[in-house]
Amino acid sequence: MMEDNTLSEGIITKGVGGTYTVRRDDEERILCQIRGGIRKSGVVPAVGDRVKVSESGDPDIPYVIDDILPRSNYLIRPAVANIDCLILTFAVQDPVPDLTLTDKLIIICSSLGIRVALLFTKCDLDPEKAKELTDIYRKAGFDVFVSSKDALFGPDDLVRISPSGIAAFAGPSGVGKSTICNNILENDIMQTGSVSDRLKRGKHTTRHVELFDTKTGFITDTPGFTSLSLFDIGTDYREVVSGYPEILKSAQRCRFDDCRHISETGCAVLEDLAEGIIDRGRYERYKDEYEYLYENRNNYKRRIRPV
Ligand SMILES: Nc1nc2c(ncn2[C@@H]2O[C@H](COP(=O)(O)OP(=O)(O)O)[C@@H](O)[C@H]2O)c(=O)[nH]1
Ligand SMILES: [Mg+2]
Ligand SMILES: [Zn+2]
Repeated sequence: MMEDNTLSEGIITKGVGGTYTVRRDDEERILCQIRGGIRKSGVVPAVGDRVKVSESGDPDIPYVIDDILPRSNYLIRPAVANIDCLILTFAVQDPVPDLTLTDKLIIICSSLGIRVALLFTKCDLDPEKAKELTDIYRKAGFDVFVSSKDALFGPDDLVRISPSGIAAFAGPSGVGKSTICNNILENDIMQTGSVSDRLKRGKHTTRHVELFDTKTGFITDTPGFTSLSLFDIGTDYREVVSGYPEILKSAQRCRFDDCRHISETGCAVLEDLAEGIIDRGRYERYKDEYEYLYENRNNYKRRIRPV
């Protein structure tokens, strides 16, 4: 029988200690090591990477990644490549949403070229707050979805946000990301529960990023986080506005091309703010972040930017 060792392609779904799981396009999952030459080039393979693989001859790790195809985008932490949509997930209550964090995540995604959607969860706990948040972000121009105990975000919603490719859920812990992933996968793969529940049970909760197959693509449930500094990440003050499509839209009518929308004469953003066309809270968060990064623009020790 002739041995078939031609290159085939697939997607990295998991990487632990230098061993990668690749879902080949024929749907088989294979274990791979990386070709030495790739390491030298400095590119570290990430979950979500499309790769070319061939047989390694090593029975323990039978395949080898020969090449990583160009990425459409790359999120640093957690390391995921080629995200089709990052679903920013916040609860309307328990935990209360930190919209500063929401907006920071939006800024990061815009500067990395990652499309975002917003998902407000636990709407059953405070339907009025759910409506308020939904209105703010819809008005700003985002795709907004809601989820509640009796109507969890599910497979059909996912198809509307991301018909194929990788959809990643990001947001603080306890907002219901794992609950929703289990609902989409129709399988209790991921551990859910409050942080204190988990501590009480003494379960091991550290996880690595992993892609799970849905009917049309992949989802990943990123580990929760509670705070984030754009300064530490190395975001430039000029990138802040990219997270505010409503400000960008009004800014087309500002008198000066380099308007910062803070105190300039002829600023259409300030006019639209006064008329309630731009949400006050969104604007204040824009201004605070812009001013903070501007004041500290010469203090960057190192810039941790993706390649
Ligand atoms: N009331 C309410 N509770 C929810 C909802 N979704 C998840 N939860 C609960 O919130 C807690 C945290 O959920 P989990 O999925 O582990 O959150 P994660 O940390 O974001 O993955 C669990 O006790 C869930 O049962 C919801 O829509 N409504
Ligand atoms: Mg979780
Ligand atoms: Zn302006």
